[in-house]
Amino acid sequence: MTSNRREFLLKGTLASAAVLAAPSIIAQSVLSAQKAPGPMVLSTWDHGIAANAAAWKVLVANGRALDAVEQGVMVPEADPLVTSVGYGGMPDRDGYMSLDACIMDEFGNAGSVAALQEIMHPISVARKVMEKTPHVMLVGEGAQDFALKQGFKKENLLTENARKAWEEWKKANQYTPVKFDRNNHDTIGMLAIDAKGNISGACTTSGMAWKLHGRVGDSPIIGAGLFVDNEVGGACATGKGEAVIRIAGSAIVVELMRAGLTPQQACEEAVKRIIRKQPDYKEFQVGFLAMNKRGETGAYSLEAGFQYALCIAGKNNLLDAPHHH
Ligand code: SD4
Repeated sequence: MTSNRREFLLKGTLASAAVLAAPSIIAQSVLSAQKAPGPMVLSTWDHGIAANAAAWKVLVANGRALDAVEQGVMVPEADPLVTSVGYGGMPDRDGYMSLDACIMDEFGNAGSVAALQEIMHPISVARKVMEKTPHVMLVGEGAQDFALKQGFKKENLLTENARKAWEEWKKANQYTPVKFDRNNHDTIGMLAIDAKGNISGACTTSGMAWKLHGRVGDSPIIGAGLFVDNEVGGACATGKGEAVIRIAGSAIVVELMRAGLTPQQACEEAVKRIIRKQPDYKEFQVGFLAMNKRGETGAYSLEAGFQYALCIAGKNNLLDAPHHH
């Protein structure tokens, strides 16, 4: 793309955001005055179906969105057949299972853990960080020490299947730096709105398979893998974390919704921003999900294949997200 064209596109985006900024103030007060849309839950990939079902049980019993998203994402965290989240996930290139997760509630409180090892439910540790400490994020050994003090148990999360896959990978790759590949990841990000109209979100992953030891992706980064502002809505991301972090992806989606874009338009604009700024965008996948206070949803990804699960009024469906290429 020529720099003139890029400049034009950037100016165009800024101009439309400016135009939209004024009406958004009105839109927002209308949104908050509206009747709550009714509970619903939205999550990434096909493992979102079972996760949504668990979240729905909480929502239908008049539970809090925060409890729903925690209970929801705990399902793939504990499922050894889901090879990209928690137990059963693929290790880093040194064979360690290193988990990332974060959670946000309707008050804008946030908790996060990164590079956490040997704990089955990082999302619950993230929630404890949010509720029991003055901090937002704990990493590595410190996160594990905290989890153990909170009563979580140390467990081996590397399944036989994952260990064999790692042994195979080592043979072929001989510890060369990993190329991010669309087959070596799949986070769960989840957004829910409860009967009171409050929104919360959660995101949890074993991250990119065969990553460098110590690498942290977007998933535990508030504003990248997840962002919730209960006045506006929430967003979560999946795919190449580095690409999402570079544009503060989920925060951008929420801010675009605040400026008046629909959740669908906001997800599309975030993906377009990656395309404009990251020339290698054809080599990886990124997908966004969003939900606003009206209960409208959006989904968009860079490339084909991103699926998400949407549960409204107890009907839980797997859908194909529209995509750029
Ligand atoms: C990461 N975003 O660690 C995660 C991986 C992922 O869908 O989402 N996969 O970069």
